[in-house]
Amino acid sequence: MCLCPSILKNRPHVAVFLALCGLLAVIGGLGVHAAELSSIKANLTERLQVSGDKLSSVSAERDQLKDNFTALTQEKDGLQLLCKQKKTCPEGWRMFGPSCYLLSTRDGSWEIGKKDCGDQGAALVIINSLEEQKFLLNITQRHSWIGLSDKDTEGTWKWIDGTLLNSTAAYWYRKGDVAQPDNGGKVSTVEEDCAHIKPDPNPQNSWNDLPCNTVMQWICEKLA
Ligand SMILES: [Ca+2]
Ligand SMILES: [Ca+2]
Repeated sequence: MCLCPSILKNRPHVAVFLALCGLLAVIGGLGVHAAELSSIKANLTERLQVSGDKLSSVSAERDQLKDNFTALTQEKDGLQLLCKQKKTCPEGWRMFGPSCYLLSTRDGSWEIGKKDCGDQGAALVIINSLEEQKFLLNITQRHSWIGLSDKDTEGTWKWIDGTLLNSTAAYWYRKGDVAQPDNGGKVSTVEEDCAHIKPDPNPQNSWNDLPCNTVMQWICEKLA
């Protein structure tokens, strides 16, 4: 509000005076708005600055994470390559799971097979699962020695590493009245103390015992 007592006595100028007062009020009001706008602008500028700083910080963090991710990916690829390089089999050997297998190219007794495998850093195969049994039947079409015998104690079948045969993973041939191992049966005078695998449509119906000096091929196994 404009108060100008000395000027009010001069009537011809009242209208002009009031108009000026109004104009001043408007200008004053505009001044207040300008100050507010300036304050808002400063406030917004400050907030934008803070936001900009935060954005830069987040961007830097993102770049760091990206670098870390790239480094980890390279490390993973390197380790995978290393694993792959380590788990290869020598030429001519077949890989299955963690092991390498070799079917002999010549025939011999169980002991000859045992020695030949040992000379190659391996052993006559030890069969631990039906999957392994199936794999072996795929690589051999003939009778082949495996690392199983009851040479130490008749009827106690042990693998070549000394472990006892697990009856839930034993795949002896059974058909009609024939049930292996039979140690040669009633009519044979020769003990059958060494086991071999033989091709059969049923992979769970495949092992037989024969005299250890029987001549046949053999299967070696070693870790990849
Ligand atoms: Ca026997
Ligand atoms: Ca037999």
